[in-house]
Amino acid sequence: MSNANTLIFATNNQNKVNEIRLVLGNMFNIITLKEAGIDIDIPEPHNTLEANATEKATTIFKLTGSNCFSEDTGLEVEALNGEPGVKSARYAGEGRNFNDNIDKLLNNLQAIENRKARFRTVISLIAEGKEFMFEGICNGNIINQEKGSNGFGYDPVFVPDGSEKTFAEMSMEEKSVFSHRKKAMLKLIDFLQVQKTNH
Ligand code: ITT
Repeated sequence: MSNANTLIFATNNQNKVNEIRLVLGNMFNIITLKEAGIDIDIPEPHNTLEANATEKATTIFKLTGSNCFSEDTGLEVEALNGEPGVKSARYAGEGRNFNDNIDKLLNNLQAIENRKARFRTVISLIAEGKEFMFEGICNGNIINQEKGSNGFGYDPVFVPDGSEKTFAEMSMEEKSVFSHRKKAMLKLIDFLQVQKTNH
């Protein structure tokens, strides 16, 4: 790796990039796949977030030989036995449409009182050829109609514990107070900082 503070972020999701850049500030520099000139849709064929995160990071490591990380996130709904979980992006089909996914979720929860859910993020970091994993969880509830227009994915129907607002009613800064992604990223940052001081 040319610069110890630079990492490739193996994602095609610009919302994730924006949220993660907010957490990183100028501590570490990340390069997106697009910025690295890599145009691939990495398959996510596995049935756990961990295995998909590993697949994404190792695919990019094999391509570039550079230190990199990926993250896989799922919305796990208690009354639906953890669904959509690893299938969150394609819950309503291969179209990966956010509105269709939300419609299906609300439909499946229609007669159900228990609205508890959590977002779980798993980060896979490949540093000097070795893999390290970090997890972040945000607990909350699914409301029965969409509110707000910020963010992405299931944000309009998810209210994190400790807030009255959905993620989609929050600015990115407000979301980051509760965010699963931020919690996982803080663990990654701690790890990278320890590595840096040991070098
Ligand atoms: P990459 O694999 O390229 O990183 P992706 O969008 O495919 O991007 P995931 O496989 O992790 O990412 O997708 C999980 C889906 O879960 C995503 O498409 C959203 O619908 C949803 N999701 C993930 N993080 C979310 C968040 O912070 N808020 C709301 N929904 C989220």
